Amino acid sequence: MLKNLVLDVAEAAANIQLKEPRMLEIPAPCYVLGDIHGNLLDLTFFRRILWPAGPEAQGADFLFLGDFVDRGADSLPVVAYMMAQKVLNPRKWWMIRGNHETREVNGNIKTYREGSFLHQCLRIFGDADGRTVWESVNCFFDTLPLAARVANRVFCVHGGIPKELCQPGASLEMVNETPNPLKLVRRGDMVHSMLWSDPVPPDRETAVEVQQQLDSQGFGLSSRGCSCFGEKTLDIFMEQHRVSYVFRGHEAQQHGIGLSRSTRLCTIFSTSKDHFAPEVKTTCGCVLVNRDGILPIVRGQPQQPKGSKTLGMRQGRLPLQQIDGNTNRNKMGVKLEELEKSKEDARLFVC
Ligand SMILES: [Mn+2]
Repeated sequence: MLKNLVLDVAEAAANIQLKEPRMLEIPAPCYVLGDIHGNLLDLTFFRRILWPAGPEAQGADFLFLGDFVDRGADSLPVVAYMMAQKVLNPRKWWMIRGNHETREVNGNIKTYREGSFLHQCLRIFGDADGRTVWESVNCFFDTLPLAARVANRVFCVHGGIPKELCQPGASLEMVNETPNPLKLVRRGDMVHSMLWSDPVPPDRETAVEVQQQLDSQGFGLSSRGCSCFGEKTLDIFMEQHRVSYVFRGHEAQQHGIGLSRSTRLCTIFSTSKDHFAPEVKTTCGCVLVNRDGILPIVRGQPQQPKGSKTLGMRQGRLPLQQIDGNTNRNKMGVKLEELEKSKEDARLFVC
């Protein structure tokens, strides 16, 4: 019976994650994917391209930055698939928690309607069983790790950098002190900022009125009413924790991947649907963190010129920066405009 299968997989995956640290250390090579949001079609695209014979047949690990459910039509198949991969490949398949992996968000039928994870569970299983399945998957969510460091130098989180990790003497080890399971993510807690915060939008970063609203560490208030962080925050965080990049999801990206002005912060979105602007054509992407560099991978635009059926996924290369101790600026990184240009030059075609 499908219900029992999902309950068993959720429990088995949760038992694995109960033994994992809250802050993962993942070696390179590792593919990092952002929000999936119940989009089974894009997840299937990535499966075909990145792990056609299963994750176990690949040399790389896979890390997902949260927001598996809600908004899209297929939250349950998506999360069931992901939990099953965790059980099958516990040391290769990693997931961290997004703000939608909380009961207050994925149980909010009023806001997300047919896109709500709870609504979809009730529709598939009926009221009583639907609620049981929803609760068991949420118990799995309670055990999700909260951040990861890939290749020792890429900090990965769903939303952004919390103030607590920028205080003098703070270490990433603090993330490991979070209880496991964690049922309630309270506003004001460090975990809440990690799941909810946003960077100051690149085009607003230099605006005087924005600068005035940010504190001495670059923190302010985001348009969601949660914390936001600026370039100053990245200066402090990256120097203190000796990382070269911050990867996060949480915000839709028209081109699948977005870079901050200094190219140190990368927003990854792995569903091609922007539910806030359905009329805008968007695509999805992920990033491969290799031993010698990072490689953005973007799905080709859905609308293709006739005859262009080449399968491809390469899209320019951002070398991994070495930390030289004097500065944590991304000297070897490319400018946003250059990435935009490389997108034109190396337009990707997919079937
Ligand atoms: Mn999010």
